[in-house]
Amino acid sequence: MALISPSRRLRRTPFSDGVEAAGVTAYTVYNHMLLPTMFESIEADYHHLKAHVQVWDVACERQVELRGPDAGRLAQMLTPRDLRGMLPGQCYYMPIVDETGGMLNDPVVVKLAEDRWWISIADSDLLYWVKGIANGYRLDVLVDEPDVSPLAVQGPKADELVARVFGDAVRDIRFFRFGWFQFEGRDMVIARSGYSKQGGFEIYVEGADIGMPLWNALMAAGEDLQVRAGCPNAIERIEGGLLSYGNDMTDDNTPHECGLGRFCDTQTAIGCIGRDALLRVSKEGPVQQIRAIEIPGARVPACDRAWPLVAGATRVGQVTSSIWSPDHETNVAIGMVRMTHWDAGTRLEVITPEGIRKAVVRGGFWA
Ligand code: THG
Repeated sequence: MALISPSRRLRRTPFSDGVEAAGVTAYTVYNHMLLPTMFESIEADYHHLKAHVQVWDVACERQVELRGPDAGRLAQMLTPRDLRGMLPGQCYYMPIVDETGGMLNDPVVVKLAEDRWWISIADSDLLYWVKGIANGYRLDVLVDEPDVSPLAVQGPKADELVARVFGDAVRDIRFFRFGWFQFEGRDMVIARSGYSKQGGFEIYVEGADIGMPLWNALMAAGEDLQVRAGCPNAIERIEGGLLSYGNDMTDDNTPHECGLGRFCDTQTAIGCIGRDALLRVSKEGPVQQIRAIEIPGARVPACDRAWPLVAGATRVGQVTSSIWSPDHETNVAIGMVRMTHWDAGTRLEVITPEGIRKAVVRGGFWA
């Protein structure tokens, strides 16, 4: 593919200088912002992530901040997940749906206080939907995008690295919980979360000016841990079944089709704008659902459009993400498959741009 031209619309991040100095070799665009996708090579980055520790510029996971007395009420209007039991200090993975029950985003939501929430969004312009609801319902809440940029530290040595910079107390942070920690006198939220199955943290960096000092401190503290600049890794995330909004699902899909039913409490999520629609469709259950797909044999190209899944002459779904896995020595993929063909072991064919290949529906992901 040709290069993408830089411009002001394609936003840099507080860590872009560090990413460039570290030798980034490919970017994608996410929330109108640069997101690194490769340093040495996808496969070298993958092996390193699974063995050591990486610092990821995920500033493109922008925050939609809700601030004010109606913040909690607004949050519940956005999602079929029941938020009544959520306490400050917790993070929730949370489907966001429109009035038809279609997915608008799949963020991590950070509850800072009863009247202050961060919605850490995937790649869609969620801010406009949230502002529209806040204003249309005349809610007493401010909605905006603050100067907050997540920096992820992922990999088996993440605890050691983050403890060296922020102190041993970070080791006590539980999965999808956060605490407040200081760096050079600045308060930062540190959560145990991140877009990999290798473990680690996300540091919510408030103020672009402190981005590079923190980046440099992590890199200096981790020299003997072989710390490197990294990024969400295509192989690792497909093996782990981490979904990518806009790739694996869109606003045409319900959370149940996305396999996110465990994050929905549609009966009790009173106030959710998509609740009635989801109650209607969930009576029958989804007629298609996301599945792990194996494409055995030679390496397939990266999936940059939906590849039809067929059984004979019948289209029964599509593959939306795929890549060669060095550890599993096969092509790992994510697809949306019709009910008639979604059982584990079902043999299908997938139409790739390089020809027709065998595909097998799996019972689960690889991680
Ligand atoms: N972290 C933060 N913001 C984000 C992402 C993130 N915004 C964009 C994108 N990633 C949103 N999508 C996801 C997808 C999966 C997960 C988090 C965000 C995730 N899933 C766990 C899993 O599937 O194993 C389940 C989490 C749970 O059990 O609650 O972590 O990564 N800040």
